[in-house]
Amino acid sequence: MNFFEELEWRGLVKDVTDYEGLKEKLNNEKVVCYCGVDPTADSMHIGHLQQIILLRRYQLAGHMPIALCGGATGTIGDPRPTTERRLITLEEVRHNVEGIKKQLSNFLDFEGGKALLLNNFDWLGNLNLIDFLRDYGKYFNVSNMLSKDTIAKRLSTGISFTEFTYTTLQAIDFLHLYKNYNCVLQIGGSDQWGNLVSGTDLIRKVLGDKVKVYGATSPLITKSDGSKFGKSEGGNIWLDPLKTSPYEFYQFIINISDDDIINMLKKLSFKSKEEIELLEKSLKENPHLREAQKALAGELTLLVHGEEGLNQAIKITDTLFKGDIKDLSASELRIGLKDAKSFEIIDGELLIDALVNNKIISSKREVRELINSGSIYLNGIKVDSIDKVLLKEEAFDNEFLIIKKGKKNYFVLNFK
Ligand code: 485
Repeated sequence: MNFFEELEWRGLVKDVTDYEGLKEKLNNEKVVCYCGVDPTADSMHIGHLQQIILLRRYQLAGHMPIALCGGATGTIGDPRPTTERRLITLEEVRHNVEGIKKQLSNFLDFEGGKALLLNNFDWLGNLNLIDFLRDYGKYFNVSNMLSKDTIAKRLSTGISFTEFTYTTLQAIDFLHLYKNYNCVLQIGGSDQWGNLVSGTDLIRKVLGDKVKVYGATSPLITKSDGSKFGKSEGGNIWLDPLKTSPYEFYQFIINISDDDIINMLKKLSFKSKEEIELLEKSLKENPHLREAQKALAGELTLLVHGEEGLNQAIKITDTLFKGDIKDLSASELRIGLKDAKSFEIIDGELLIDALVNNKIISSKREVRELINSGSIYLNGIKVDSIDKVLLKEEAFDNEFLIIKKGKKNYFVLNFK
């Protein structure tokens, strides 16, 4: 299986501007390719990961990737199919660029110029309006632009000239990267198709038909039940550990359904076809072991959060699963039980009152039964008396207690 065949096997090829041409090019030459990310937030999320990982695949296959941070395009905003974006301040964009650049730099090997990290503000930032209209504007046909998917979808609800113009900037990027770095391929998710074609069209119009450049999209990750991939109840799954902890990130992947996990492994893991087929076999024969999920969760958490992040994620996962929380620190507990139900209590309150008043357990009689059968734990220690009093001095960080009811139902009690 050569590189392009592998991309196809992984389900990473959707549309290509010149399919046969690109296939042949990648089989015979090492190319420079790029993918852009707009700094709309100071962190990327899991939706960006597939393309960033794809850039890394290109690098591992000997090609040279350029990761581009849209310091200029980010100030304009790529039109969404639904509604106009809020303009973010230049200050915000500058701040976000720093965050995104730092993250991008973790995924590729930049040593000795083997990959580049660029910011399009460096060439678009000082482009003057008259030059823009004369040098580039003439190459864009308005009816053509209006027929592009995203723009067409916005015509009835309205689209500003600002967002309408966005695609021309991304096209100028491709032209710039072709001229300056011999970059011949732009990749992106399938929503980027219109922008990729804008780029190849512009290059052809400016430099002539002989120049061969390509755009290639991958399908956006979708779940088999049609719901959006990459969102948890709390919102996006971010790559920034302060926004989404390594534990939450790991959990998100561990919880991918059996129906989806093999496709996700193909798209997001560097494991070989043979390794993935073994995991597929394990999934069929021993689904309860969740080996496929564990393999992807381990690999991606390591890639995004490093060894320390992965170790923490596994430690919290295993400890909460086994139910023995004594080995966790207060901060690890906070991370692990972020989504657990939490209640306010007062120093000196009876445990039984706290359990019933907060409807953790429906009656005092049931509390007695559960305590007698050894099913209630306070801070990892089995409760053996119905007269147990909740004391601040026994709390983690002097702030909270952890109740476990049954095997793994956790509740957090915060002292007022
Ligand atoms: O020259 C370029 C300038 C900006 C961009 C690309 C090339 C960014 C692009 N317009 C964009 O908006 N990308 C999205 C983003 O930044 O969040 C997402 C795409 C997704 C995938 C991902 O970036 O929606 O399909 O390409 C990397």
